[in-house]
Amino acid sequence: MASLRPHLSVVIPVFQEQGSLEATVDEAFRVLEELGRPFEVLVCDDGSLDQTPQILGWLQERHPGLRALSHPTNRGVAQALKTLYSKAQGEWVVFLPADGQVRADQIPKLLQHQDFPVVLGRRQPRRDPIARLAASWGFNFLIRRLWGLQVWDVDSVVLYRRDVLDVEFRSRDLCLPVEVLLKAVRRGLAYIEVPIEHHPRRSGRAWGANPRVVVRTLVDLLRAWWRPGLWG
Ligand SMILES: Nc1nc2c(ncn2[C@@H]2O[C@H](COP(=O)(O)OP(=O)(O)OP(=O)(O)O)[C@@H](O)[C@H]2O)c(=O)[nH]1
Ligand SMILES: [Mg+2]
Repeated sequence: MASLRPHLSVVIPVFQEQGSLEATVDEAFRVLEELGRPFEVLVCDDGSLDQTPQILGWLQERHPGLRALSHPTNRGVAQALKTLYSKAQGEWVVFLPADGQVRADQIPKLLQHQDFPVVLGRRQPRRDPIARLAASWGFNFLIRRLWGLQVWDVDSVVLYRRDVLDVEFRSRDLCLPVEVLLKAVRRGLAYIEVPIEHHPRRSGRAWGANPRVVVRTLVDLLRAWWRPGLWG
């Protein structure tokens, strides 16, 4: 009997992205319809105070298949992803940012590597400010040194086979993709990093690397390394 699950779930966390959400969602539907496999698109509004909720309402009229979730207040991108991953029903799940920095037209590149349960997109060249690039280099360096994972862009867009996400998430912030990858590797699952295109933000403000998030990520990373049982 054919599976009733969609082949792919595209999950989009959104926080105050009124200037780019519409283009991001429209493009996702266009690319996925062209691929011709059953899919679903889920958006989680992470407590936005701008026009994001209204725009989501219009988008649901335009794309009746769009599933919209929301947090009453802002909880951060990792919490938004946890909400989305828990509701996604696809055999494969991919995260897409709402700000247009990685566009849906990169998804087919990731899908070419479905012999790997985890396909990490490596943003090349990465269109972010120099301080952000330096912080990200340090983050990935640390992950290579602490766990021997061969990653250069661990917190970018990732395509996961569904079972990779069927774990209990214990981490916060940018540690979430590290925890998921580590748990997959411990189960003997293979991963690959493939180049993807990256663009400057379409609009809005960059929230990704505020000092609180950076410090919390670093603390969590070192705690998880110090106590290997922490992430289960
Ligand atoms: N940074 C941030 N993003 C959030 C939050 N909640 C949801 N998001 C969304 O999560 C996505 C963040 O992913 P990316 O844009 O790839 O992250 P980033 O490039 O590191 O972050 P920026 O510097 O803000 O662009 C965006 O679509 C945000 O709208 C939040 O609390 N903080
Ligand atoms: Mg971004």
